[in-house]
Amino acid sequence: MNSTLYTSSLQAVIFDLDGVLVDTARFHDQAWAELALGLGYVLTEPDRHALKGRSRADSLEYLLEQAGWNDADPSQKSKWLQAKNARYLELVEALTPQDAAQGALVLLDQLKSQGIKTALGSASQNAAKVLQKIGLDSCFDTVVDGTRTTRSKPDPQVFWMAAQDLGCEPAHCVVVEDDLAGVPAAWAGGFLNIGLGDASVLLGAHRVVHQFSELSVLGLLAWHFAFNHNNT
Ligand code: B16
Ligand code: MG
Repeated sequence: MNSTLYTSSLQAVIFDLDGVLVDTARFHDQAWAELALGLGYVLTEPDRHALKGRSRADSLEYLLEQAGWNDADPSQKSKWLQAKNARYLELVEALTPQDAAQGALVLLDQLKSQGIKTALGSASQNAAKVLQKIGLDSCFDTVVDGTRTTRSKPDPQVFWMAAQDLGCEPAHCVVVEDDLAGVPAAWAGGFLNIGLGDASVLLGAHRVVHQFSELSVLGLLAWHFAFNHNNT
């Protein structure tokens, strides 16, 4: 493969975790739905989309607002957050390397062999555990997750930190995201972004694919090069 034409353009790919590298969104969904039910609220489909990508604390605030709980005190909130996370971790125990998104490891290996750096950019404070369960814990040049960030997506902090760790400018990176918080975060940070999933949900993404098999290193290099070329 002759990628030298493109190498000055794309230097790094930053991957979201939940909903991109593994379908843990269903576990977050389930844990929030169970908590919501305990509060007398039934989680709706729009709620499920709205919760994706938000930090745990932001998600609880969203849920309490929807459920009409305006007077919960901090210690009660902290108990709910602990309960939600305990349930989520119980569900995560079932994960194995078979649950890593199909084609993700192939793409990560291809990127590495072409000298393109990789990062994880996740809001989750459980990212290390989830990566280890699906066998991708040693696959990234850097991992930025909810244990390091202070601002939640759609703030671009998580992606900026990843780019900084890698020594790459946002213009030389691509972000792969699955949700309504992550895509705007990538935009706000100045990153080209690829939405992985449902095109009708990921309307704001620069490009949408359904699965990793639609992404190859050569394709990414060409797309990144063409996009920048056509927009200069
Ligand atoms: P935790 P991502 C996000 O991960 C999830 O999409 C979101 O649903 C979750 O609330 C958030 O992590 C925090 O996760 O409770 O494990 O700290 O999509 O940014 O990889
Ligand atoms: Mg996600």
